[in-house]
Amino acid sequence: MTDTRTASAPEAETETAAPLDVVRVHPLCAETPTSVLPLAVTPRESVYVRSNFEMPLAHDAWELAVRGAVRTPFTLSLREIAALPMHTVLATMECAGNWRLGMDPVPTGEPWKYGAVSTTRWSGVSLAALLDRAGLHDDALELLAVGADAGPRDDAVGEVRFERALPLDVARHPDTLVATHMDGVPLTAHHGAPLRLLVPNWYGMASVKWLTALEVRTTPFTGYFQSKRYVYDVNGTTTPVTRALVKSMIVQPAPYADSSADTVVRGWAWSGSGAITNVDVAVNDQWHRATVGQAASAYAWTPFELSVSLPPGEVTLRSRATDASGAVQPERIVWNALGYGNNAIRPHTVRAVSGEISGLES
Ligand SMILES: Nc1nc2c(c(=O)[nH]1)N[C@H]1C(S)=C(S)[C@@H](COP(=O)(O)O)O[C@H]1N2
Ligand SMILES: [Mo]
Repeated sequence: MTDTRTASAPEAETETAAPLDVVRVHPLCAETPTSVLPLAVTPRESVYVRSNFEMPLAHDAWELAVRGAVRTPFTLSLREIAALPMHTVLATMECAGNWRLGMDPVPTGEPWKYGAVSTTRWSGVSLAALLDRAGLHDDALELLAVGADAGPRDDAVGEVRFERALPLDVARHPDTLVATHMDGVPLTAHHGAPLRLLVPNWYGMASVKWLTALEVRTTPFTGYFQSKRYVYDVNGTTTPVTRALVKSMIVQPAPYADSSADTVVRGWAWSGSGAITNVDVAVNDQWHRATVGQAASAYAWTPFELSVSLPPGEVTLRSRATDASGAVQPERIVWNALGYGNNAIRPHTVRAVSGEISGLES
């Protein structure tokens, strides 16, 4: 198929804002655009995408197997899953590699800026209900979630499958879902149709897409995506990546935008280890306590704001969140070889001008 118009297509596309900022096309890795980050709930088409392999396609005969160290293994069809009670959870999900580009030196891996984070309404069936139905053996230790996607890796022999294990208490948490819907409509292929896990509070890698099996294990899983990826590797010593670290992001004024001197700085803060208790905002190194608002759910990001009078010219804003566990965003993170968990305070530059700002729409 030859399309003679392709040469001019990219130009036409710059006219309207794209729903995603593409980092890589195959497999698709794409960020939520900066222009959309101010929204409390990310529009469906702008929810970030992170896939390690080409995506498998959903089909009617898709099944979910529940097996391993259980009394009654069983398999469910999509129709059987659709007949189970639905549960909805509004959750912020962040990729562990988000803001890898802010690390120095930049580690290898997808070059994410700060948009690999979205807040989305997920619906599906409770994972705990499926595990209860199967009945766990007494020596059950963890739950392995198996994806349908696999492929070769440079640093592995043969095919590697996307599969990740979760501690049983996390798997059995009432808000951990086998999700079938996002925003009330069936999952799109990129987001894991027809079935995926949604693990609130954990970095995105735990929310296995294109789910085909839930396997209860009695020994720790050490597969590729458990021990070679999604681990903090500091000088060769590895620890697993688990819950999202406390973090915040200024979304208003927009980065590098002209702002009137008297303005309100707004942003989001989130953590997988407890509610946000404080956010401080710095204007050129002068710190102020921001007002923390109400999160839309226990797992969604928390709004903060601060009314400020900016000095004229270029201004550096920074935000620093603290959570209920006492964790605070650091000035710098401990550098790790795979570039995960960069929750360091991130400078946000704007230009303060006197008088009214025109052309904000552009
Ligand atoms: N099967 C499968 N599940 C997966 C992945 C994957 O590559 N394959 N990527 C994980 C990672 S690293 C993240 S951050 C989230 C992203 O989910 P999303 O693409 O719906 O935003 O999916 C996770 N689940
Ligand atoms: Mo991720």
